[in-house]
Amino acid sequence: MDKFLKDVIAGLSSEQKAIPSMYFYDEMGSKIFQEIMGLEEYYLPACEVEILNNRAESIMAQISFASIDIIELGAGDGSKMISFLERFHKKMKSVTYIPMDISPEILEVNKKLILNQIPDLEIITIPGDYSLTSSQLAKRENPKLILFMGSNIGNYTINEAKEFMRFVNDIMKVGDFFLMGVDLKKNPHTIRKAYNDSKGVTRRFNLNLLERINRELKGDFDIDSFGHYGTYNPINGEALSFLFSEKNQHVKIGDQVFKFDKYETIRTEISRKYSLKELDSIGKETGFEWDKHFLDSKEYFSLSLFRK
Ligand code: AVJ
Repeated sequence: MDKFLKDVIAGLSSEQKAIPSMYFYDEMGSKIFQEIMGLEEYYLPACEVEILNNRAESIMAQISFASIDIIELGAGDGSKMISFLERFHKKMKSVTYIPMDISPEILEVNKKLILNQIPDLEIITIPGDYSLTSSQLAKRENPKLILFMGSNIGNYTINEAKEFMRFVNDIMKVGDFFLMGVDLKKNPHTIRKAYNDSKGVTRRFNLNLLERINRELKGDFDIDSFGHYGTYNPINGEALSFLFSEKNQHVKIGDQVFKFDKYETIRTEISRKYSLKELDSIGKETGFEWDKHFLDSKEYFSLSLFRK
């Protein structure tokens, strides 16, 4: 059975209905996500770019290798990283950029875009799930800088995040670096608004999950009878997104029927926020020697550098 179908059936059969957030990103979902990234209320990308522009020299000052492999996990089109890569390329004798992503198409875009700006940069694209393709990195001798940007770590629960960081630590040698973009705990209103924007783009982003099920899995969700609700819990740092049924109803997906009570919820996403203290202790716990944080002027976001 198709993995998407399998995951949707399992998710909608459980006590608390849920759909994994990785399924947001079909063609339509990726387009809506681009729209989200341009929203004033969705402050994350602007903060990250500010840090990349203003703190790149300070970050580089920590990393003094002659040759380096810069490996980006979930790289996407790479446009955000161009000036950062350019700086490394100027400073070091040999830089190899290794973007990894589920989508081979986006990696082709990535390579073209970056070669256009930095024609003599060596680029090796690795398509696929990075937990499966990381063995391809084992053969490489250069010291590493691993990148995981965009607060993608937020989509993991705290335990999954630690597991992920242990996995990253395992593919590193002593002295290698890991740079991670992390959205920080802040005024809870600011966070809540980022996931409940006034134009309803995030609402469309969430509802597209149901439309995608209709399109790809022969579902018959009545989209107009579902609402979107985003919460933020400042105690544990979890921003959670839900869809909820506005009436009692049955939904068919292929030949399976799912019952929704009025106001029953489907959990669609976790976007966890961290404090610098939490990052320090998670870093220690997962095998890193030290970490340093580079923040934007509002102190909303951190590029956190971990050394093994
Ligand atoms: C791409 C996972 C970082 O959780 O903030 C944006 C996705 N979801 N608005 C996030 C998202 C709703 C985003 N990440």
